[in-house]
Amino acid sequence: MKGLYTALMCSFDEKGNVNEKGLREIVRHNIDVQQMDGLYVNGSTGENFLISLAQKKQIFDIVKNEAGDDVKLIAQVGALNLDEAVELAKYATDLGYNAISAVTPFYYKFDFEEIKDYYNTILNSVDNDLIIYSIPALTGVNMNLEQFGELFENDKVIGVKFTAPDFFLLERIRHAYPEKLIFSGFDEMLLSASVLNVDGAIGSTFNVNGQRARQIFELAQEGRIDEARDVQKATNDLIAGILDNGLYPTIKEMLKYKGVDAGFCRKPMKSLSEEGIKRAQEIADKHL
Ligand code: SI3
Repeated sequence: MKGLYTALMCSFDEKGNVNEKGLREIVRHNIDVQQMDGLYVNGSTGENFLISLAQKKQIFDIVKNEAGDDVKLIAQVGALNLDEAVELAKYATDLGYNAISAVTPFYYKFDFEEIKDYYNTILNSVDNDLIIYSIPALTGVNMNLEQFGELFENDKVIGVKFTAPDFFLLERIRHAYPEKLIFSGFDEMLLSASVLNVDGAIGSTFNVNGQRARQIFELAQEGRIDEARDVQKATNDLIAGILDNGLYPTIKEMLKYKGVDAGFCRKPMKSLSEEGIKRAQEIADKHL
C-alpha cells in the first residue's frame, strides 16, 4: 500500500449530481497522466462531507469500475453517523477496495475512548485494513503519540494519513511504529515529511501536480535533497496560487483547462467567477 495517492476530486454538475463521465475522466487522468500509485476516494477533496450516502456509494462504484485493478484504492468512509460509516466500510470492502480509511469523528468534542470505540466499531464490521485519517486543523482532534499507539494495537489499523504540520509528532510516530504506514497529507510539506521517512503521501494537488510530487518523494528517498528542494519550491509556487484562488474550485478549473471534465463544486462550496477561472488558468500556465 506504500506510494503516492491522489485525494480524488469528484465531478458534479451544476445541480450537485455526480457527473459520471467527468469522474471517470478524473480517474483516468490520475492513473494515466499523473501516474499515481493509488486513489484516495471520498476524502475532503472529494467533498465527501457535502454529499449524500447514495452519492458516496455511487462514487465508490464508478471509481472501482473505472480503475479496476490498475491502482490501489482507499475508501474514506468516516462519518459522524457511525451506522453510515459501517455501511460504507462494508460497501467499499465488498467492491474490492484495498483498504478503508476514516476521519477522526469531529464536531462534538469526543474523548479518546469514544474515538477508539468509533474505530473499533468500523473495524469489527469488515474484513479490511484501515488507515486513520488525522487532520486536526479541520476536525479539532489532536491525538498524541500514546493515543496513536493504542489505535495501532489493532493489527487491522495499518497506518495513518497524517495531515498536520507537527513534525515532532510525525518523527515520534515513525520511530515508535516502523511497521505502520504513514502517509503525508500536506502537499506543501511533502519534502519535510519524506525526509522523516514516510511511506507515501495523499494529496489534493496531485490531481494536477502528481508527477512533481513523485519527484520530491523519490529524490528525498535517494538523499538528493537539494534537487528535491527545488521541486518542492516549484510545487509551493503552484500551491500558493491555488490556495489564494480557492483550493478545490481552482484545481477543478485547472483540470478542465487540461481537458478533464471536473465539473462544479457542491454547494455551499462556491465555484469560481469568470475572473477566478482566468486566474486559475494563469496559475496553471505559469506553474504547471
Ligand atoms: O482527504 C483528502 O482529500 C486529503 O487527502 C486531503 C489532503 O490532505 C489535502 N488536505 C485538504 C484539507 O484538502 C491536502 O492535499 C491539501 O489540500 C494541500 O496540501 C493544500 O493545502
